[in-house]
This record gives sequence, structure tokens and C-alpha cells, in this order.
Amino acid sequence: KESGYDAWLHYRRDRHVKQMPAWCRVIVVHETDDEVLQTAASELQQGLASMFGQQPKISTVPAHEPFVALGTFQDHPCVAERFSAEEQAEVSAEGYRIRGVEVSELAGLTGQDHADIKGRCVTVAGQTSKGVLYGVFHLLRYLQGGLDGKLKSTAKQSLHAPILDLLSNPANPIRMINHWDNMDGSVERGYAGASIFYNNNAFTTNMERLRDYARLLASVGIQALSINNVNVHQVETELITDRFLPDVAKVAAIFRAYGIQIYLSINYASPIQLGGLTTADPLDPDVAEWWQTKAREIYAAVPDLGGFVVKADSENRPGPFSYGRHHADGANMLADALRPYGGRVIWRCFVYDCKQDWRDRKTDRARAAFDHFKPLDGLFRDNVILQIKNGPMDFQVREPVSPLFGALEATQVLLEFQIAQEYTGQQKHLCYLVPQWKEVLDFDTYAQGKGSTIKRIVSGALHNSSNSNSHRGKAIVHANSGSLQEKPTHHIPKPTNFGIAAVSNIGADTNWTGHLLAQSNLYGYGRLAWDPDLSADEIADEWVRLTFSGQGKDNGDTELIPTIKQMLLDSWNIYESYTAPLGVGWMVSPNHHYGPDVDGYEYSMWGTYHFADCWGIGVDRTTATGTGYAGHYFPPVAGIYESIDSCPDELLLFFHHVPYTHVLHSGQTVIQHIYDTHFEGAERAAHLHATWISLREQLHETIYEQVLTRLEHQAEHAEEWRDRINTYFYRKSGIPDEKNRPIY
Ligand code: GCW
Repeated sequence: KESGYDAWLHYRRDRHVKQMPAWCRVIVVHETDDEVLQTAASELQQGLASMFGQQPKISTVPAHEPFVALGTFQDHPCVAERFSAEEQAEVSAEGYRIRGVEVSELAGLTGQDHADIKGRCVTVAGQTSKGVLYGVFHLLRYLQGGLDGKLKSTAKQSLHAPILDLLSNPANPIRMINHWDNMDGSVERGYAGASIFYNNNAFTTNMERLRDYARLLASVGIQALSINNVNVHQVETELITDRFLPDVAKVAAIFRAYGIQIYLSINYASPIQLGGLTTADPLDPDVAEWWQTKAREIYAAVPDLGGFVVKADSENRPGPFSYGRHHADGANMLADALRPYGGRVIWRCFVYDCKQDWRDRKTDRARAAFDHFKPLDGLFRDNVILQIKNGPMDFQVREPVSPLFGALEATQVLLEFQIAQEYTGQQKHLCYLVPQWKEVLDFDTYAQGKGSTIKRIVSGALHNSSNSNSHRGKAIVHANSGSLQEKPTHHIPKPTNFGIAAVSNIGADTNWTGHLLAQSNLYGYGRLAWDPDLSADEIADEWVRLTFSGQGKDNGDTELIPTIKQMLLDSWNIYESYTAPLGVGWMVSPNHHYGPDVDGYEYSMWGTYHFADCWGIGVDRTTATGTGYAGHYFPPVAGIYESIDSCPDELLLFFHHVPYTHVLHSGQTVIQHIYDTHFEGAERAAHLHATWISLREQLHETIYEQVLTRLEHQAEHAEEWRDRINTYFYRKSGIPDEKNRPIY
């Protein structure tokens, strides 16, 4: 049990609670074929049994004793009668309401008549069974003591008669995880062991592990999952053929029971590789027909497949550019093939020239997604969604937000985060990413004036409000293939094709994420995708409580919980401070991206330069003298980045090339900032290690050891980062450290 496998769903028994609360003894759920509702009931049953050591009954009729009822407003009268029509209408498709005993009802409890019993019941209700499932997981979180925000204080005392009354609707219609798993069992940028989906070019036979993964995902509201790498190699190209479709169907069935829809990454050149055609030109009728036939086959095997994820014309993958077509042509052709089945095309915008000439100071990888996709705004079918990485480069520890968000006014978008810590310590270092994601989601693009935040853009809220405002913007139009001309506005879809996706950080390691504390990133991602208004602190608090409560001797969690939480909250800043400074990024070893190598990418073609020489460092991305990237933002953001005086310190070197003696807003010179942050960063990494050691007595041994080894390594590796970065800049600049600390 204490391997980390159960993650935040271990449901440890609370030693202080001697008896199961009365209302937990019977779960009332109406007779149903709905698998997701059955899952909801059995999850609740399992969770309660584990927490209270007693198995609740499942009953199809209200019992003559207190109970917990689960169901949809439509199918379950006993659920519906607890909510007014207005209260029901406030619940969205995947949202839920939970209602427990009201205090007044409790006070008046005397007899055993039906009304009283009703008053001692807890109800979890939704419009759909998925909503009910999410409500069940919420209730379980509540009982475990890892509660949501304001409920925290009332939790323990109200266990026997919860006074819960809450409504929760997900902000984002699509809440997705992308796997970069290959069928040989490897995981591209995987840091937690092999793939749980595949090995040896076949599907796994360990369906139980997949089911346990589905539970973890559903418990935080994830409902979409792509199961193979966006780099689709030879074997994986065949996932959409008879060879593997029966396996895909089996996997889909497992996730379906948890309300999760499967997607496949496809090879854009499939018509050539699988179909024997000579072209994959999206405007070639044979190609379109090939995909239509293929879609029919795929959907015969997996009728509710979510659709395709496509990486095209990116990092040597095939795409429409080979045929002189643009990306709307490619995406729309696939979208038409999937349309009859309700499938979607998720088209990635990570398109850039990875063979750049350093002498060409105008070509800028940061500009690429915007330059490629902004001109196509409004040309995509309504079942196409563009997936955009959070920053314009590639998941660095610090980047500005991609200016494509907000710039695309008539295109549906998904924001892409990376939970896998490719550039943030590869799950060997502690880096709780929720604060970074929060900054992205809260960023104001000013696309439609103040308040045009990323979270409102990716949830579809901004799109919706601008479309209902008749003089603004084009709606999403059905464009004809091959044409860039504007089409009349005639179709305004509801924002169901918006949301967030993120690259998974899990693998076959027993604790899923390698670094146990990296589970917080998976948990946090799901919670944030559901509710971007949660704070990084609240999410950390929930995760730490759910994961560690009950670990302390005699449940003595008083020190454990706040201490681990603080470690998480400090960790992104610590990681940033001993790695690449001031937003410049990329000082990592090429290919595997781990460890310091200041010039590792400087002399390669990938277009990720820092241009450090003996005078200064940074990339001039201004419109006045640089690549013009800063001009992709709306005012006032564009102006803030354009000017060296207003550009925030943490992004200075992303936007400007400055001398080492340039004075930051902090009052420090760039060079002294580099020295100071690197010395401090390494010290703070050592402090993380020491803090963990101080918790030893309160932690289960195996959990303690797992994390200890990683923190030990981090502390050492942070010193290596410190020394390599400091000596590089000392030698380049010739400027000594004001504080005279050792720099080799
Ligand atoms: O930065 C790169 C990663 C690749 C990844 C690519 C992408 C899946 O290093 O490993 O390929 O991003 O997002 O497509």
C-alpha cells in the first residue's frame, strides 16, 4: 500500500474515526446499464470500504435508513427531488451538485419517518453519469480530508452529517492528456519507466494497470486521452488498421467506463504508408476518399473514438507543406472524414523550421506558430481544434505565453502544457508546475480588452462572448479546401471544442511518476483544467493532504502537510534559479535535455540561441531592431515586452540582448543576478533535501526513501548547474562576483 501506487486515492483509514457514518452504509443508485454510473457507485463503495473498514451496500431503492444517492436528474427521482428546477439547470453537462444534511434538518431530527431519513441522506447528482462520477470523487476527496477550499474547516466535525451543499462545473469542455508512448514500450520524454500501454510492439496485457490509471485520471476530471506519441513511427502508423484496432477497442472500453474518450495520433502520410497511394496531398480526391474509408473502419471498431491528434510538418514529420498546401487544407480534409462519426481533429501548432541558419537573425523559432497559423484563422472546420503549446518555444522553465492565444479569433483552440518534466528536471528534480501553469492561465492577452485572459480563451468563454456580440469577429466557418478567402459567418458553435491538453508524466514505475512528489503535477493539472481559478496553494494543499494524511505517526500530520506543501510551492522558483537565467532558456544538453550545457544548442541548427558573447546575452525579439516577435502581442503587452525598461526581469533575455552590466528592475546587474540566483538556487535545493530529512519520523519508510534519493541527487546536480553556469559567464564576461564566492 505504501509504494505510491495508490497515489491520491489510497483512502487510508482514519484512526480517529471509529465508526462508519450512517449515511455511508447504503449507496442508492437506480438500475442502470450506464457503465459510468456503475463505476461511480463502485468507486464510492470501494472508497468508503477502505476508509471505514466496512463495505456499504448498493441498493436500487431508497432504504429506510440514511443513505447516499447517486444519479442523474433525469433518471433518478430520488435525486431530482432534492433540487429545484433552477438548481438543476445550473449544472452543466459534466458538472455536479452534492447536497448533504442541512443543519436545520439535523436539529429537527426526531422520528424515523421518511422525511427525516431524506434529511439524513447525501445526494450526488449530475446531468450525466460523468457528472455523477466526478461528484463521487469530490465526495471521496472531502471525506479523505483533502477538501476543496472553503469546506476544509468543517470537514472533520461534519463527517457524520455532512453539511455539504455545492455546485461544481468544469471550466474547460476538453480536459485531455497526451501520451508520447511508442509501441516498443519507450516513452518519448518519459521519466517514469516504460509505457503502461505497450511493450515489444504490442499492446500491454496488464489491463488492470490501465484501469487504475483511468481511475486516477477520472478522479481529477480528465475525460480525453491520446494513447500514442505524436511522432508516429512505422508500427504506430498501423494503429488505425485491423492489426491493432481490436486492441485499441479494448483499451477504449477500459477508459470508457471512467468517462474518458480515447484519441489516436496518426501519421499524416498514412495514405502512402498504409494505402499504397503515391501522395498524401489533402486536396487529392483519392487521399480524401482513403481517409473516409479509413474512418469508417476505425469507427466500426471504436464507435466513440474522440478523433485524431496530428503533428504535421514538424520536426521532420510529414504534412501538407510537401504538397504546397496549408494546414487548414490538411486538417479540414481529415475533419471531413471524421465528421460523420462526431470525431475531432486536434492539430498541433508546433510547426517551425528546425534547420535554421544562425546568420539569419530574422528567422525566429518563437515566431513560427503565429506566422503559420494566424493567417489561417477562421478557415478550419468546426471539428478541428488547434493545439498550441503554452509558450512559443518548447516548455522551458520560463517563457512568455504564446501570442497565438487571442490572436486566433475564429478558431477553436486547446492549450498544451507538459506535465512531463522534460526541461524542468525530468522528475529527478522537484518542480511543482502548477504555479507556472497558473501564470499562463491568468495571463491577460488584452485580445478583446482587459480581462481577455488565457483561461477565458481556452475555455471558449471569450470566444462565446465575442460571438454573441454581433459587431465583433468572424465566427468559425466552413471553409472550402484550398482557399484562404473569407467565408460568410453562418455557424456559431457552442464552445465544446476548447480546453486544455497536457503531455503525461506517467510510466510503468510503481508510483507512476518516478518522483513521488511529481504526482502533484498530474493531480494539479487535472484540478486546474477543471477549475483554473483554484490557486497553486489550494491545489498543493489538497494533493498533500490526500497523499500524506494518515502517514504521520498517530495521524500527526500537523508538520508534515504544511512542510511538504511549502516544498512544492518553492520548487519551480528554485529550479529556475539554478538553471537558465532571465527567460533565455535552452542551456541544456542536446537531445536528452538533462543537465547544464550552455552552448549545447548554441551551435546547432534548432534555432534556440542565447547569443551570449563577451559583451552580453539575450535574443532581440523587438520590432524595432529584432525579430519582431514582440509585435505579435496586443497592446499594451506588446509595448511592455518591446521596451527594455518595462520588460519584466524574468523575461528580459527572451526579448532583449543586453550587456552583462545592464541593471535589472531588481537593482542588480544581469551578471550579478546570474551569480546570486545560482548560488541561492543550489542552497535552496540543499535545503529541500534537509527539510525532507527532518520529516523522516513522520513518513512511511519506503515513501521517505523514494523521495530522499531524488532530493539528494537534485542537491548535487543543482551544484553542478551553479558551477557550470557561473564559470561560463564569469569567463565570458570577465566580471567577478561582487561577493567573491568560489567560481571555478
Ligand atoms: O520539444 C520537442 C520534444 C520532442 C517532442 C516535440 C513535440 C514529441 O523534445 O520530444 O516530440 O517537442 O512536442 O512534438
